[in-house]
Amino acid sequence: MSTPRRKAAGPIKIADSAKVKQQQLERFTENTSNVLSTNQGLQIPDNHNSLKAGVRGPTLLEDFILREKITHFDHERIPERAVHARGSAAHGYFKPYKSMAPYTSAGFLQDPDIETPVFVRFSTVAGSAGSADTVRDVRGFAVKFYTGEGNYDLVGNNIPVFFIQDAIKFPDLIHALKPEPHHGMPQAASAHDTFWDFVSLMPESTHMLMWAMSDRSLPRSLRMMEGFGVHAFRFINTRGDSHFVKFHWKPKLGVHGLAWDEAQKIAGKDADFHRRDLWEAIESGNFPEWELGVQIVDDGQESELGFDILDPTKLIPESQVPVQLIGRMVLNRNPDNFFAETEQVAFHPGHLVPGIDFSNDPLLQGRLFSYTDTQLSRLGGANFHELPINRGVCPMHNFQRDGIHRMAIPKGRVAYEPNTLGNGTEFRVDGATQGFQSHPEQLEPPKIRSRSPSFDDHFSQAMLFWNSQSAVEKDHIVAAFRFELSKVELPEIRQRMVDNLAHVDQKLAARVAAPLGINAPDPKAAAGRLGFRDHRIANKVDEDAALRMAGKGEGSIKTRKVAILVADGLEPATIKRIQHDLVEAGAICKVIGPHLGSVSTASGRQFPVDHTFGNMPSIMFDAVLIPGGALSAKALCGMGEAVHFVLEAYKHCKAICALNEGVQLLGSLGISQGKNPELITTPAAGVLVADARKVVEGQISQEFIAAIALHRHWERSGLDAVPV
Ligand code: HDE
Repeated sequence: MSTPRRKAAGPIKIADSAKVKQQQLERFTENTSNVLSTNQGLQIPDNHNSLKAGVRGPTLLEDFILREKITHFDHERIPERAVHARGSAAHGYFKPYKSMAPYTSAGFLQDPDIETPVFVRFSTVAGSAGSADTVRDVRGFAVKFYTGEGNYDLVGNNIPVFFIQDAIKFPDLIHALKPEPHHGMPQAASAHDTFWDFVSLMPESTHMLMWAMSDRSLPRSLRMMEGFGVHAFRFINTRGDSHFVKFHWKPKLGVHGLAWDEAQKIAGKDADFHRRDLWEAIESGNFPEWELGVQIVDDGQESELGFDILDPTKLIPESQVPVQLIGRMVLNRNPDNFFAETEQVAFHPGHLVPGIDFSNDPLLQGRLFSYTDTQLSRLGGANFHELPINRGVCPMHNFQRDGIHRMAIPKGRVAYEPNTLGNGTEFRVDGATQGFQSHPEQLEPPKIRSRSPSFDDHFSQAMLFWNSQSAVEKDHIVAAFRFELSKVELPEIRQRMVDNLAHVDQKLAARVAAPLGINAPDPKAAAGRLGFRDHRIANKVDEDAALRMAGKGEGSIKTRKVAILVADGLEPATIKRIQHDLVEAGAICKVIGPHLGSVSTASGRQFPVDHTFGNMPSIMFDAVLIPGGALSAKALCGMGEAVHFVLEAYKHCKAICALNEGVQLLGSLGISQGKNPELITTPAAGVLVADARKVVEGQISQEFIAAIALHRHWERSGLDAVPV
């Protein structure tokens, strides 16, 4: 159905529009002064002593300076988000590649010369604000576009589907996922009885569980994960034509995961691993980038997909509807203040601009209520849109008034409309051609509390996902299910889950069940329970490469971290060229030694050390380089921490390169044959050993860079025998 032709949108038309939000925020920033005062501006000469009745006497109630300071401190905390409490954020901009006018009138998608400022918050879902970054969890990927037509929020996740189909089940899902209510454990983990009890009774969660048990939920970096809008939305063009749209964010650095053992160890050694990684990348000018992609489906053609486009447990396979890349997002500025920006930012899937509208996805519909509601308690009242980070950059005006912490001072006697005492009806926009209009979808529904039968197929896409994974990815999924279910105390819950998995793939279910002390999986038992129906609709594609993690991104080694292991007696000449080439290719090299300061080279010079084996363990790096030098190699072989460093890097499938005598360290671990090979050889996937004097200049670098670019060599064999 068409509506009257609408005006093209009016985005901010200024030379460098990405700066608009920054300039607005700067009006609210404060620099520290060296004169302390109370909140009223009264200067305070003594910030160390409270007012007392005699130096050894009691403190006086009269001390308003003490009272103000302590009272403010007592109220510094606000409730953390009910979900997605742990987050990290950054500023940046978005620029479209071309006009999307044929599909949408959204102003920020019209002109490739216009940059729209954005603020992006990444998050985990289950954990508290102080929980570790690298837990197994879905990641939030929320983008606020400060457009010339109002703020547009794309509040997505790094997984393209969700656990449940209807918003009414969300509180149940989250109560099952969060720490169990009687003892408050476990923190930031789904590996416990209540979660698996719930999901094993909700077969619609199976597809999402497959993703959650894959390495997608262990991102190496927030900069190396995809984002998805999950639901179908609508693009509406100036003629009022509607198309369904699914949003994708594709990271330039590819999609990479951590090893599970590594992720757990990082959680202890550096709980802020992802936050630090994002912060440091931006501070060092390595601005993370994503491309925005869309899958567009004609309104009316959605029935040909083979599943219901409104069902948020389904994705549209890219081999069925290709993703068109329509723009680029760059994050180039860290927040000035964590609380004021990252904590106070308020996203809402209902923050829309003209040209983008919702679909009837019943999960999305429930979200439209929840997000404003939750800000009211989290941010303390109805004026959270006035907080600097939440303000739009376009004019804003209405007659909503007052409320707690109101900051604007509206002038005049009129706070209603229509009126003649103010500016009359001038506040109105011409609804037929301007402003936001809901898509006038024709509805003649009965009022009904029910679910569409087109939502009944819970396994076909879980199977598609499984069939699309590489052998290594399948191994990781099996291992993750085994780990999680092994933490479940009640065997009947473990059994129920593997019975469900048998509907995805019998072999998968059998592999998961094998070490869990339960019976072989029985799909009939699952089908009999709750009378759930296995209404399969055949997948239109058997597998889809886009569902795999490998092979995405530009394939560079930018910002990958390489540890160079040193001890007294190293031969720096052996690594000079390779270190130079790594840095040229964008990697970050750090020298790790037995102590801070420096070690001495074979020729007696000093070689500076950045970190020790203890304070920067191997789990903080993507690759290891071991220089030549007879003395240093011998010394490293005798240091437990150095030996552990390499063993662990090997176990976590990282690229390792040992030069000349450095190879002894690998030999002593049983990693290489250690037979002083003359040319580059690969004793194990991603392990290079070379005689730096004999190989063609630059050849080792190329091999090592290629090995690092693959990220991890998951296919490496014999890992179970490595004792770390
Ligand atoms: Fe959210 N979600 N959600 N969610 N969500 C919140 O809003 C909710 C869902 C997502 O960095 C809360 O401001 C309901 C899907 C992100 O600040 C809350 C339902 C997706 C963030 C809320 C869902 C998301 C939130 C908590 C089911 C992916 C963090 C604090 C009907 C498409 C945003 C807040 C940030 C946050 C409710 C399901 C993504 C409670 C009721 C599906 C990225 O309002």
